[in-house]
Amino acid sequence: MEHIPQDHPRAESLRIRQKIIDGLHHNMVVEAGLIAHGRGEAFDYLIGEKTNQNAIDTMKIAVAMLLTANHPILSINGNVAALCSEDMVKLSEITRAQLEINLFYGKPGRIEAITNELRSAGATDILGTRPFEESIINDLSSNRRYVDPNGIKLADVVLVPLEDGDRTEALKKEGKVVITIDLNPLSRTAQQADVTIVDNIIRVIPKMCEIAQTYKEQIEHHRLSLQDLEMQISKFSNTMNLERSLQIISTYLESKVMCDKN
Ligand code: PTJ
Repeated sequence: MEHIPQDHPRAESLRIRQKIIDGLHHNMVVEAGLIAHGRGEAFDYLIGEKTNQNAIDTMKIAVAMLLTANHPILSINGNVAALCSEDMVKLSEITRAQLEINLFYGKPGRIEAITNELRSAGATDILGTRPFEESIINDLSSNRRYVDPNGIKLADVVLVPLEDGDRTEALKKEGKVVITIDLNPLSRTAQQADVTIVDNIIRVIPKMCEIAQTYKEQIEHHRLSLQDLEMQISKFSNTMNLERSLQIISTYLESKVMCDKN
């Protein structure tokens, strides 16, 4: 790993970038994953590289959906594994949503490398650990169509972070509720998902763990019910969420223009 000076003004961003580079060297991330990360970084600048209240409100809906689902799945690709395996394992444990490896680029050895990473992060039960030629998502031509017959194929709610765009529509056609995490509110996935968290996955997953833990404790102490969560979900509009996300970007840019003028 490259040495990143603590006092570098962009040390945190460089550390995150290094995780993706290390992921590439360990055969988890593909070259296109570096480009995807760069696009994410650019959009992160436009929200001031911090989590806003709209993103937190959307995370609460996502957690509510995972907790009220019958068969929730957290889909893992190369970038997700490199950036936040430990937090994904933790979220899986708190919400009882299973982890499934599902990749766009079917390069040899990647599934094994990601499985090892998830195992080192504490995962014991991982789906999608081999290609399932017999279990497919209809209307999807990419490698992502091969899914675990006990995972995404049966799921009612699927979290598909850092998605390339073709799968959300196909999953929705199969009647699944799709949650995504995407810093670009204009991407096809962001526009088509049922719930789009417009924030950096690095910040999102730890926050979702915190929210899920709080909800679970409140449920245990009868201060919150699954019906309350279902009520919250029914009031959510992803169109409004995306409009607010674009507004946040616009306000942030305007504030920068004002700063330059003063
Ligand atoms: O590992 P594989 O083979 O499944 O491939 C994974 C990638 C990411 C390469 C593949 O899904 C892909 O090409 O994705 P795209 O089309 O580049 O889309 C990724 C989306 O995630 C883009 O809209 C980015 O803005 C967004 N993104 C990138 N990094 C982050 C992010 N969103 C949130 N947090 C990030 N750190």
